Amino acid sequence: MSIAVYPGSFDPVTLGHLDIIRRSAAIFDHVIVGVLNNTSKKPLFSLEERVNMLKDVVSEIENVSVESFDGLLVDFVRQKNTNVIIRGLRALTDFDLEMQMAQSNRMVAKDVDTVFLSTSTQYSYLSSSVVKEYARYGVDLTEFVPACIIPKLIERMNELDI
Ligand code: COD
Repeated sequence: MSIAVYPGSFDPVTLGHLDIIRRSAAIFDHVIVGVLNNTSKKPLFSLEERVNMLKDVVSEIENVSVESFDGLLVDFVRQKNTNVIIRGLRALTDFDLEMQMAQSNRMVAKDVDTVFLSTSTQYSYLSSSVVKEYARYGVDLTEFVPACIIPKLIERMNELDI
């Protein structure tokens, strides 16, 4: 069975992420979305919230599951009995960082490979950061995040009063 891990912060999950998840699920038998418990960054949504939002969003895709992880990505990938990482590529600006990440991961785990999927054109400028910025200014988010995420974003912005 072919298994792949799609890791990220997903703060919050966007339609760009979801597009990569769907397309990966059409290639691999099973896709595990790995949500990083990043202690050095202050996310807008807690780890539990991010995991639950993703679980909601992928609930209808049979061969996708969602888990959180701590520590090194390659350790998580190995624990899941695979050696494949999926990452999405938007623009050249992603390329440098993604290449560096893929090479670093291979430096510590020679058998682990990264598969890159290019963004779908309509999502090429979409990121969680852009979504948070738009949410802050009350922009309609329909084209950017799954419908169930919109009220959560609005509620969080109101709570923070930003
Ligand atoms: N279209 C296509 N792809 C997209 C889009 C879009 N619109 N938006 C985002 N993506 C892709 C990103 O390019 C990325 O591949 C993925 O979706 C997730 O994005 P984010 O922003 O949610 O997640 P990141 O980039 O913050 O995730 C970073 C990791 C958590 C993977 C990384 O920090 C990590 O592996 N940390 C663990 C510690 C470790 O092992 N470090 C060594 C690695 S160098």
